[in-house]
Amino acid sequence: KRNTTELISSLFSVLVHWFPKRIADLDKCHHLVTKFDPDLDQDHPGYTDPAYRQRRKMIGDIAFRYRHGQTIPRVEYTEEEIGTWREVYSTLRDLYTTHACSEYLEAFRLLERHCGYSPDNIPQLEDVSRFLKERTGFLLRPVAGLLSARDFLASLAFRVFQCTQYIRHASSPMHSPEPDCVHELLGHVPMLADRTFAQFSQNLGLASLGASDEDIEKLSTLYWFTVEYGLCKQNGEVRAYGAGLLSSYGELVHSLSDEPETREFEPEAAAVQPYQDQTYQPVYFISESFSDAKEKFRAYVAGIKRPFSVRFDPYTSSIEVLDNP
Ligand code: HBI
Ligand code: FE
Repeated sequence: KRNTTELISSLFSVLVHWFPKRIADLDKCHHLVTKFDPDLDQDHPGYTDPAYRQRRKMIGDIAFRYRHGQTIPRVEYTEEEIGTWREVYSTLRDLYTTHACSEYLEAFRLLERHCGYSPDNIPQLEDVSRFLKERTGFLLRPVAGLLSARDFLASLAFRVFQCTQYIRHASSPMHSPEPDCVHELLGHVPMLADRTFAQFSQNLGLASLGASDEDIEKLSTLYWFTVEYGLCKQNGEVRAYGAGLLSSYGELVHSLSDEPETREFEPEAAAVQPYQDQTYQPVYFISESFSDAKEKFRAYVAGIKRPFSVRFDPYTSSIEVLDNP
């Protein structure tokens, strides 16, 4: 009987996708997706600009060399890069007061006061990482481009956000096909400074560890309609909390206009809703609050089948795997 149990459990460990158990294992979670890479994507605004691609590669090398625990090297951004940042920053900043949720606005004020957020300065990842660590325990680590969904979600389980450090092409300040530091710093970082949102993000990550490809697809679609394109209710108004919205002037205005369809957030529906990564979303999901979204997500995750369960140990930043699901 005992041998059979052991055999079954060792068979499962072969069938279950490898996942990081210790925070340093994230050094192995570096699988990039080349879909929007300027070397390969002909529609990327940097595709025909060898100097841009060279620069992006140089900054990407910081990420390839980075190991957990190291200080994130600073980048000395050029005048042209700061010009791109300034243009997006000043355009979006005016919109936040009326379009961003209160959690975002509060964190944004702190980032301007303590973290070098200003139209004339691209904040350094190391400074932002220290700030987040104090607020919610989240850390940044540099990444060279769009990461596979599995690796990206796995890092969230450890409260690590994989963050690009290069900036979009100067010819297209208002749009980037791939994540860049404007998207991360203006879209993601302020929300990661909120406790409830940070917990929600980590829960998404924990649910992804060792999940089937099918479940990873569902979780990344859920991520898409919450963390990237989520709306929420606040004092009788609808506000944006998704990073894809808060880092895109056009879509931020669009999402809160009368044009798109909006639905109440339901994880089961959001997990299978077809999405757009080339243009504006045709539909957005509105949460009552982050704690409401967190609770609904908890119920959803309980329905995902895994032959084990996981628990995050914050003292050692490692994952405990429990055999009984
Ligand atoms: N990679 N660098 C990076 N940044 C993201 O925001 C990101 C990613 N990979 C996948 C991803 N986001 C999501 O679309 C989900 O697939 C998890
Ligand atoms: Fe993003």
